[in-house]
This record gives sequence, structure tokens and C-alpha cells, in this order.
Amino acid sequence: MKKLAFTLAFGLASTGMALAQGMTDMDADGSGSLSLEELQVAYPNATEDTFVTIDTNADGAVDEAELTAAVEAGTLTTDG
Ligand SMILES: [Ca+2]
Repeated sequence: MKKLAFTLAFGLASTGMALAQGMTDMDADGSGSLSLEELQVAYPNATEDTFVTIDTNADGAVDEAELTAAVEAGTLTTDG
């Protein structure tokens, strides 16, 4: 539970400008959304299953809204 609380606190604190900047940094091909490969640069623990879960509109890419939702939900974490 300690880890979850930390993840939630960090996720909330880092949402907004920081996340928008991160999205730009992560979007290697400038498409405005992230592929699994781009996502894994920042979130190495992300798997194809994670990606499918995050990609709520199932268009095969994770956009900023989906990324924000995933971070806020704790679906995406940078540690194991
Ligand atoms: Ca999507």
C-alpha cells in the first residue's frame, strides 16, 4: 500500500505541465501519440497488455489523455 500511495501522489504531482512535456519528449516521431516502443522508453515495465489497457479508444496509439489517465490510475509506473 505504501508503494501505491507513493505512485498516486507522484502521479498527481507530475500531472499537467510536466506530463505534457514528458509526452513531447516521449513522442520520438512527433506523431502526437505514443507507440508501445515510445512508451517503453519512459516506462520500461509497460507490456503489450499494458498498452492495450491504456489505449482506451483502441486506435493503436496512446495519446496525451490516455497517458494522463494511465498515470493517474497507477497503470503506468516507472518502477517494478
Ligand atoms: Ca488511443
